[in-house]
Amino acid sequence: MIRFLTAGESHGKSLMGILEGFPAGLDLSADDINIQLSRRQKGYGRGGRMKIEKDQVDIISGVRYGKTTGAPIGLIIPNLDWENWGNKVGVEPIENPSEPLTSPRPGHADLAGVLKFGHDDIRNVIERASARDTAMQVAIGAVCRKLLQHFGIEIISRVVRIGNIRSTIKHSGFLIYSNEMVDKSPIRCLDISAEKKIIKLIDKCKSVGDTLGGEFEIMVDNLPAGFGSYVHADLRLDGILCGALTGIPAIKSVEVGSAGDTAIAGKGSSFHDSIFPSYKKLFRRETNHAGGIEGGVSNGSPVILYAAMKPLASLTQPMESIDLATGKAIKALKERSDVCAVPAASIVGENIIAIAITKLFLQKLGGDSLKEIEAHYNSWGDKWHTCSSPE
Ligand code: EPS
Repeated sequence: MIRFLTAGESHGKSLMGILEGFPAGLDLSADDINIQLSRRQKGYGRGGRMKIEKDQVDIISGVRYGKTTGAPIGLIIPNLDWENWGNKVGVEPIENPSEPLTSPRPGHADLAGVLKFGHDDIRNVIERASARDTAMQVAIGAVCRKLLQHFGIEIISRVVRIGNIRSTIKHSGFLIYSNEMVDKSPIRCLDISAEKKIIKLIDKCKSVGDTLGGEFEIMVDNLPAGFGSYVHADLRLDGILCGALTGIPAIKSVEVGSAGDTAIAGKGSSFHDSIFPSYKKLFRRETNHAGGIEGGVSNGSPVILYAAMKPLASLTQPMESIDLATGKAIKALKERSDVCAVPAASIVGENIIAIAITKLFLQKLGGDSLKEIEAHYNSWGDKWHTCSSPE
């Protein structure tokens, strides 16, 4: 069973993470992780911070001569911006601390965070509530993803909407694109005409100090049937994956397959995916409205999820707030921020899903070493346990 922890403040010295329970014998290099870190840093609409950071991981334990050893994998990602923040986030007491921040941003963790911990300076909340932590989550996810790739399981994503502009390329239910294709777009959107409109929209929002949200699609391809369960609510695959995605900052809703579009309005006969005989495998599906999950269990078709992200809460034209020190009306505090981080969130989503699927994979087929897991995998099920395309 794997478990992980992260620690670190947005402008502290570095982010750290520990992944425990990961099997021995898998090839793993810093590059495998850095590729994902670099993908997360891209995307049109990000603020000045991404020009400062060049996220690179330092693997400090759990890997020897390029292979995992079974020991906890310790990771560090330095925050290059730390040099510029010095006394604002210092560990030791200082004579002249920075002025406390007391006017919470609506929609951020500022208000709820000071109420929870009893802080009189919102800085104590902002630093850990920051989406900066997703860099380490992606690093942990990148390690997990390496194991899934060994068994042919791929996780792919794209942005389908920013603000009110949607990609016109609907999901087909089966894999029609690759991350390499999507990564070429600064928005991670397959629809070039939507991409142009989105870039204009982001520029317009930036010019008036506002922010944008959006939606991304995640596909898990080649996931065998049989992960998750219908026997208890907390074992259902859809619940586990939706919960994992809503753990990403600003993600407010998740849909499975076509559920959001057609399920509510349509009839069962047009929503559910008929099952046909196949020459190559036991069965085939021609559609995948279910998004690869039936009865809380993976069914062999690609898993398809949609995650919706609210507009970011750090506005450079701040909203109304109060000064917590005086109770008087005041504008919310201003922090440097992004206008839109949906493309970055899609990469976070891929890697968070990699962690969730790896947990399930190891629960079902686990072992202490890759060899042991391969033996379990090879003795389980048959070729028909995936059905990723109509034939
Ligand atoms: C964030 C605010 C911005 C983002 C940051 C998340 O940081 P800063 O306040 O330093 O400009 O750039 O995202 C990252 C640092 C990152 O690595 O993704 C926030 O308030 O959540």
